[in-house]
Amino acid sequence: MPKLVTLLNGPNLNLLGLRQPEIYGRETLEDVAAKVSDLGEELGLRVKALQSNHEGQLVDWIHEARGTSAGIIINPGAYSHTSVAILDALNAYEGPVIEVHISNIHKREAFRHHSYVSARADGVIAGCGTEGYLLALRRIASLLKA
Ligand code: CA2
Repeated sequence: MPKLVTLLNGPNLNLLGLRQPEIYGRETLEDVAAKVSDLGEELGLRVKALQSNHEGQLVDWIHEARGTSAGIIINPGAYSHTSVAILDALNAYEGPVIEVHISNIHKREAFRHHSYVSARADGVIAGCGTEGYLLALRRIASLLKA
C-alpha cells in the first residue's frame, strides 16, 4: 500500500494559471496536482490534493491527516503570514511538513517575509515556482525513507 501525502493549498491558489502569471506562472492548480501525483507514483506515494479559501477548512484537513497521511506539503497562501490556527494544527501533526511558496516571499513586500507555518515546517521552499511542490514531495519521500 503506498503511503499517503496530503498536498494542501490555501486561499486564492485556485486562481493559479488564470491570473498574475508573471508571479505565479502559467500552470493551473489542476496541472500542478497532476504533476505531483505522477511524481508520487514514481516515488511510491499517493498524493491527495486539496485547496480551500477557508482557514477552518485547512485546519480540519490537517486534523484529518493525523494518523492517515505520512506527510503534508502545504502552501498556506496568505494565511502563512497570519494564521496561528494553522500553525497550531500542524504542531499537532506528527509527520514531516514541507512548506511551499511559489514566489520568493523574501523578495516581496515586508509583510510576506514572516510565515507562522515556518516555525513548524521541516523544510521551506520559496521562489522555485510550481516546481517547488515537486521538490517538496521528493524531500518528503527521503524523510520517510530515513
Ligand atoms: O508564493 C506563494 O506561493 C504565496 O504563498 C502565494 C500567496 C501569497 O499571499 C503568499 O504571500 C505567497 C497568494 C496566492 C495567490 O495565488 C494567486 C494565483 C494566481 C492568481 C492570483 C492569485
